[in-house]
Amino acid sequence: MTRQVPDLSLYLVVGAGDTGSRPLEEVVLAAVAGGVTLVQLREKNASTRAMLERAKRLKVLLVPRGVPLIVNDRVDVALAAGADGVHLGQDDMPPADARRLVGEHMVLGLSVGDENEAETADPALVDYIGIGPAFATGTKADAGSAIGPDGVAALRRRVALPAVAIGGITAANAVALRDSGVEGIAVVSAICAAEDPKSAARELRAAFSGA
Ligand code: TZP
Ligand code: MG
Repeated sequence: MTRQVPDLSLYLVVGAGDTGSRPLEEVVLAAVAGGVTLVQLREKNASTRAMLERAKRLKVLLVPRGVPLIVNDRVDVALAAGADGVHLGQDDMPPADARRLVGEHMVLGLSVGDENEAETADPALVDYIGIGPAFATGTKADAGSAIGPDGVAALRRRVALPAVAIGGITAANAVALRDSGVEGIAVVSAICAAEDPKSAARELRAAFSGA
């Protein structure tokens, strides 16, 4: 069966710790109003229960707006929250096991940072890949070295799957990713730390699409 791959154009990755003094929901709603097409809940320190509650609240906000919710790392939380998908890193549950648990309908994303990792992205199991870090990032301590737009393009060519670039992406440097072949860009701080997340999202979309 074929799964519908979500619109990857502008992918917001966010957790409660990324939004400063503003509530998670407020930032997510503003970002969606500015053109975010996909939201990932990424919580590295929350309890399972807190993460699940947040995922359920985001799902309620996102359903009427037609924006899918992806849960980072946690297959169980994604299933319990009725999320649209789960995003896995190279140290998370392997895609084959995750696919068995989530079934055929949920979206599965996989992070890829080099050629060996690209080999693990089986299009029979995985629906899209996240490639990065594209640029230096202060958001993920263990992200590794930036691979740059050329590195992103090289990995994109190796995997026959839609892709988003991630890591240190801003409205200023998104332009450099336009020719890398990725379908979209994923950001944390460019939206979450912006004074006006709605305008920030709008500017990112315009920068990447060349509008
Ligand atoms: N994966 C690779 S880099 C990164 C993740 C989750 C962090 C991206 O955050 P930012 O603030 O957009 O650089
Ligand atoms: Mg992970």
